[in-house]
Amino acid sequence: MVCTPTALVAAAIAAAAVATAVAAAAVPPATGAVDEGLSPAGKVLTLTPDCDGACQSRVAAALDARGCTDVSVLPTLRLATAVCGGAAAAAAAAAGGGGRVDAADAETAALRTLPGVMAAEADTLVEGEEPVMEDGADAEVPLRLPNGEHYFWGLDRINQAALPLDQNSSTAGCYPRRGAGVTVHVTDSGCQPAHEEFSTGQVTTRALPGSGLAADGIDDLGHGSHVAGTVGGRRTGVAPGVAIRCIKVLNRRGKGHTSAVAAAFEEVAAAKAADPVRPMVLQASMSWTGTSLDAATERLAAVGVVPVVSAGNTGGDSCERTPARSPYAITVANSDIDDTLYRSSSRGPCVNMIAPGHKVLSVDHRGGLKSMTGTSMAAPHVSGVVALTLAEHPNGGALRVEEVKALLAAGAPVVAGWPLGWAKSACAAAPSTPSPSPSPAPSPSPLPSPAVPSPSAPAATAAPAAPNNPWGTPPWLVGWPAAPVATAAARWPSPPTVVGAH
Ligand SMILES: [Ca+2]
Repeated sequence: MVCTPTALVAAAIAAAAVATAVAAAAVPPATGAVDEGLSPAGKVLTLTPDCDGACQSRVAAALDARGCTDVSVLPTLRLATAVCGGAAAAAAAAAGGGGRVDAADAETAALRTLPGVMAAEADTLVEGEEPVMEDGADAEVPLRLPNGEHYFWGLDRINQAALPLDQNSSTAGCYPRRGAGVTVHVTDSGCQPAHEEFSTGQVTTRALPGSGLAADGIDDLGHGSHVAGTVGGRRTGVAPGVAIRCIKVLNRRGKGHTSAVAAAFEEVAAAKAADPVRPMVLQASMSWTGTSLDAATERLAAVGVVPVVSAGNTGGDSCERTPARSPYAITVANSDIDDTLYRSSSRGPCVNMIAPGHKVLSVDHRGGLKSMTGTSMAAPHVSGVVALTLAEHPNGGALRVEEVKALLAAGAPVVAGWPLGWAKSACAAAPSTPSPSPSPAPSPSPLPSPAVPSPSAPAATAAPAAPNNPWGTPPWLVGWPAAPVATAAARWPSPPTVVGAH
């Protein structure tokens, strides 16, 4: 794929060749077991949709009775996790042959027969989408501008309808809240909240007790911090006003168990259930081959969380992995700087949107910035756009994922066959084109100060603002969400069949 360089890009490429202080993508340590630091692998049970209260207690009691340990019921998503079959499997193993695996399979099958249990599966090793190795044939991506400043091409791309890139990355004109009032939960390798990009003070991280990972949730891989930086870093982020809650589920090898992911999903669902007015996004740049969390993703969306996930870096069909295949997630593919689908990006009918993912410059958890490539980097651009969008929407917290998909797709430019995660084109023009009219220039503050009314002027000539939108409705949002849903729907592939609900 060949980039069509503009004068800007060509100049920036030349500058980037000189200014090389930007670190390369971190390479995970090569030593240690892939599951180091993780709790023992267990089982993940999906309970029936009506299994609440007493039913959940009965499931927990049944697991205890079978000798399972670490039994945990996740009430909002109606899941249960436990470590089961240890004694039976050990006895089988002692008898020789492949009995350990058979016994474990038998135990999983037995769990499926418990009243209130819809599905059961052994823990799967989740993989954060590993960084993609660069190829000499890839399009050139400048990481610095001619003046030496860092260049975030993804931010530049998403605020304009078409190429060429215009060196303007601002969306403040259309999204004055910059995502304020929205929470993006990042399930990944944790974050480094002390990084200068997170000086917004709105980034926290932790690991949940059952995961086995250090409770402080500090990123020791470099994946989660980079992802979070693209969502809401001070300079690197699409939505620097957003609150970011990182939950560490991946170890320093980029691996984690589905049971830990289930627990993290439950935390997000419970947070939304406790504060339904606040818009919440789940950002998950990870995938796995199991089916145990397909129902969990659906239930997460049903609570009102907007799941945004990476399509995967297999170069194949994203429908082969979860949660990418879920029709209840916004699945994001990786676009290159020349508006092509990046070579390693997963693709196919389960992809919903596309966003920049090649050589994305964002947070290096060790300090400074680094570039990384993959759908892991594309998805957080969309999470940021969702945050920008829901922050301005008068009823953002009530929108469901299908409505958010339609809003984002409406009028969005199509890149390589999918709607681009895109901030409205009006945003690009406003800050970069000074108006000769006497109207005031946009405030550099993320949140514009309310106009001070003249004592002699009548106060309320404008339409009353919505309760959670105290700055009124921007002109381009008037009439929202009168989106051309039919057009958008036609652009979206039919939802795939959910696998594993048995
Ligand atoms: Ca731009």
